Amino acid sequence: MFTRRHLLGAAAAVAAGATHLAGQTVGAAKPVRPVVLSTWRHGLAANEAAWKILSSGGRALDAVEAGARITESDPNVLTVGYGGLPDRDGNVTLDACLMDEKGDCGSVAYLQHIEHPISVARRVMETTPHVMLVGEGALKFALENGFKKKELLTDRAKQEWEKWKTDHPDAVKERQVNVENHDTIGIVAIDAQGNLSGACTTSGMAWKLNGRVGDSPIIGAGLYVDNEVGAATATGVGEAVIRAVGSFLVVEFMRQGHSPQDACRLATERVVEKNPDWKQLQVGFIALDKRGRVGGYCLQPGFDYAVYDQSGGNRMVKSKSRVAL
Ligand code: SD4
Repeated sequence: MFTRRHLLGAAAAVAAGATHLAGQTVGAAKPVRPVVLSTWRHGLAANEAAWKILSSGGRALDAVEAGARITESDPNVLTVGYGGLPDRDGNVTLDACLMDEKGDCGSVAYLQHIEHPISVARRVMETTPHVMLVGEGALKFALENGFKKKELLTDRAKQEWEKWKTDHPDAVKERQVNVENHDTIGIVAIDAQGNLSGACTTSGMAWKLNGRVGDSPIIGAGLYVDNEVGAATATGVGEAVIRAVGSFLVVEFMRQGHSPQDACRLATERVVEKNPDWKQLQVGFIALDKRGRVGGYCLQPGFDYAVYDQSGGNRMVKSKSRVAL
């Protein structure tokens, strides 16, 4: 028989922190910190940079920015920053945002010619009364703040674009938002002081319409941090994430008492509800709560994320998916 005592026992277990840590059941009540986690395999290198800061007592905000900058500079990552695939007209346009433990946030969208949009977003946050700057205004702001112009379209990305144009003569009619052509970096961390921050940066969907902006620079969609609760970030088809206000939703589910893992799963269910074509799309979420517990979940198999903490080191975790393999 299920008694009131059982119920209290279960509540006490939850309060004590008995739950999932990256898919493993653990009973430890002690908070884990610092911790950093990032989307996709390029998250390993981003985590390394972030960990240097976190392990020496640094601030989570500095850690996530440093991590995001690594991916932005890597020409072999075709989905973020320098080397990112262009829109269908050949323009590399970048979106990024970050959010700190005070709930402050900064964002840029449709920013061209600047290698580190995440740092421009931070400058917006720290030196202006605004949250978001876009396009020409964002570029002007970046240049006025000492950022240098750079050609972001690499030879490799240009070749891919030319091949895509040849293979898709009727491109204008195509939506081109499938499972494959995206891999944003979203990175969330908790520092030794127990403060949370997050960052998200992308070149967006390859071959998008000129002017298109996805979820990644939208606070609440691509990223959300609430220092009382946790942090979450998204990857995948931005339109689908925006419709569900995905990252905010993950944090709200954690606020209701769900583990990061369950919160990501429940938000993915909402993405399914809001997107009738969800079977053609990929969306993935990762999350971290105030106690340093982590989780991830996605629509289609194939999404993984990198987690770095003291006990486990830097490793890849395969995300559970709504659609089974
Ligand atoms: C976007 N969410 O622009 C980004 C793309 C992405 O993993 O996540 N890629 O829609």
